[in-house]
Amino acid sequence: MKPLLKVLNNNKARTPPCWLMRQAGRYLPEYLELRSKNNNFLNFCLSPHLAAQATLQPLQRYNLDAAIIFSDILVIPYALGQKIEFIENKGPILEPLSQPEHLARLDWKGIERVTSHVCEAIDLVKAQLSPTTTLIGFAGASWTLACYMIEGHSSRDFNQAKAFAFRWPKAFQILLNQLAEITADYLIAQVNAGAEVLQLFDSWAGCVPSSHFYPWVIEPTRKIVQRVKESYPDVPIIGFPRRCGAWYKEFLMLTGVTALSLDDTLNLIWARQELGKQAVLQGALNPMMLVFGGLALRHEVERQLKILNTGPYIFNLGHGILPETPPAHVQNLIELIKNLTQNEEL
Ligand code: 1CP
Repeated sequence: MKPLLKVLNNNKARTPPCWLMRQAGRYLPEYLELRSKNNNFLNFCLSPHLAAQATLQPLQRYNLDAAIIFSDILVIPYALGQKIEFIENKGPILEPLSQPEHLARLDWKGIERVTSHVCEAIDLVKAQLSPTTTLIGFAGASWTLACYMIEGHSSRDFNQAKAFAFRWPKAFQILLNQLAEITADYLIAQVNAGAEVLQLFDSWAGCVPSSHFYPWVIEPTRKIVQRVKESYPDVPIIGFPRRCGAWYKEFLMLTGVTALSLDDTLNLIWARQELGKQAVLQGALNPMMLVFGGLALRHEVERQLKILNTGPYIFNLGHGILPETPPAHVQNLIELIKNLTQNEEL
């Protein structure tokens, strides 16, 4: 069995499998080169040959255990007909859903507009992947998608999204439910096409008020997991409710996810103890440590292995790789993990 799948099936590995969130992208010169010839980011994501090429680029450089299909969580609002643009050095800009009436603009049948392209990219990648590498499909969870769709751009706290939810709770609930439905369809299509593992990114779970963590994060995630499992009971699903602190425990118990991706602010000793020795955990290196490299990186990798590799564990970052990361540091990291775990230093 492939190393990543083995761990996701609850087996502890001596050397944990490793992949990095946002491993394809702007820190790689070959990605920048490919991207410079394609101005429009959405067209780039939705061109199966380009997406397949970008997916495979990190695998050509490094001995990583997984490929994550090159796309973006915001292809879903695009598929629903929301106006969206990716502006260089600024990020995504959407026409915000600022009133409940605006929800009527969304075309819930539009999902087909992206599914076929992403599935074709998955098919192309699968044909070129080494037999030990696992292909990961992904989507944004409902809360994080709703954040961008309502706010219209990135934010530290997504207060416009919260204001919408408090002012129009019914409309907000409908939005979360509908997003959960089509996200499940989208993920099922990715598994049909050949994705072997799924990751659900809830990047802004950390700014949900505690009073609403259950309806905004847990409940939509539980629905997505349940729907996917009705079609594919065995497909592992990794949940990433970033920066939700102690809520990680309820999230694991109540959503049905197979594994948890931990962020870089969580107390890892708490995590291994409270989530359990049998819990499949992924993470949680601070992305700046990979930028910095050197002794600080070595000490932190050692610490994380000591704490988390006591049970099923997948090495990863606590959030996406930063564009300023020197590509050589990724190579160093992979060697470091291997050396530290094979020499019985730990
Ligand atoms: O200039 C460019 O080439 C665009 C930069 C870029 C890239 C390379 C964006 C815009 N998205 C992506 C690819 C991407 N996005 C991938 C595939 C690459 C890989 O993992 O190897 C994935 C998995 C994502 C997921 C994603 N997009 C998330 C969830 C993970 C996370 O980092 O929290 C989020 C929040 C987005 C939105 C988004 N898309 C792009 C940017 C710059 C952002 C973040 C905006 C923000 O900071 O709020």
